[in-house]
Amino acid sequence: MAESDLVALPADALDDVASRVGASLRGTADGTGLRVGIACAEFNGGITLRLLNGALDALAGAGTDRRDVTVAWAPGAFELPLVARAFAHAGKVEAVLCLGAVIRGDTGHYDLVAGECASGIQQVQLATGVPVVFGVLTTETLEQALVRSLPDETNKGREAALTAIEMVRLLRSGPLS
Ligand code: INI
Repeated sequence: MAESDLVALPADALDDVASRVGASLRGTADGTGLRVGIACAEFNGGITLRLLNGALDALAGAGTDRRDVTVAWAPGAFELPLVARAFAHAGKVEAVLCLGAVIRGDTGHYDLVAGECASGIQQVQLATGVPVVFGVLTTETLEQALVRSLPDETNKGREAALTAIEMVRLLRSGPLS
């Protein structure tokens, strides 16, 4: 058995759990009617654009209207939490995606930029209740960043978009809303 099979949630697990509890909640992949803000870093823009394209394709595929998607460009990953906070406070979106790329080879302050970005994003979503998704690559090398932003199912921008939709739907379901 492959290692990935060992750590992945088995296909039948959700039904099994649901049959043994009063409620088992999971967000659907339905992006229709959702308004989404995307904070995208210009730093390492060749990579973040690939993430953005993955996110936009995923949103379109999930039924989100392109007119309900707003992109705001931030200088770098360090600024993403503040842009996300502005989106969340303005109250015009149901979810925010933060897209960035912090590459260790580029900087002596990799840990600061990546760490502050991650904790800032978490603070915003906990303080506002608006899902803010961490679509920020933190890699050792440019090559790793390129692999994680390929135009396929593994694109991390795509994953961020799908996570945003799932979180909005989850938080709106039954006992959580
Ligand atoms: N910003 C990034 O998004 N990625 C990086 O890899 C990076 N590096 O290498 O330094 C980076 N720095 C800029 C930072 O995000 C801020 O924009 C800057 O420090 C001004 O606040």
